[in-house]
Amino acid sequence: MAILPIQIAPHPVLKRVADPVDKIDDKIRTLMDSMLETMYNAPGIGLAAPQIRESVRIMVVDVDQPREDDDVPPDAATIAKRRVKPRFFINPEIIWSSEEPNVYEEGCLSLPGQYAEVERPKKIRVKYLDYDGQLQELEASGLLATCVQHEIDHLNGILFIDHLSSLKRDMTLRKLKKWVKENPDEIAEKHIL
Ligand code: GNR
Ligand code: NI
Repeated sequence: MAILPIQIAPHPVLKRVADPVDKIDDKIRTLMDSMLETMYNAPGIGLAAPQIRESVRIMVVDVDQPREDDDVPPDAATIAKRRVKPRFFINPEIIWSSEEPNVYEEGCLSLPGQYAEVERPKKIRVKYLDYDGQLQELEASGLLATCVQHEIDHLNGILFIDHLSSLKRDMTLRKLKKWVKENPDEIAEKHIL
């Protein structure tokens, strides 16, 4: 297990359609363990493999992490408590989505410091393989539905800014460049440019 550097946009790996996993072996499980550790360390509620420069259809999600005190730097015990309900998705496919939309203020570990409202289906059903390679189906709503759709987008080379107008997208990418200049320590610790 390892904490892996997170790729910041724009980078070609974030625009590529990721490859399906054909065999779930120990190498894949080690990658998933490292992705989960990287997600909790960031911290984030989801992480897709392209964000750690692996162009494969794997994502990890935990939307049940506790709220923390932002003023104190987290210690190892605090980071360990973020692991509440880890979920592993391999080759996920949305098999149903509701007509009814939902708007959520989204962020992305590949676009640190940037947030925007994104409209997506409110509920989805997703089919995927789990950590043990077992076929699973999940019906999701709320933050889980938003996060799963955000992560599946990553597997298809799509970022949340691709759901915005080109004006807002360009503005966000310019603000990201500024954020990167102003936060060199955060970038050095957790990201790759
Ligand atoms: O940590 C994250 N928070 C978040 C908030 C609203 C909608 C989606 C997300 S996912 C994001 C982590 C990330 O970039 N996953 O790809
Ligand atoms: Ni993201």
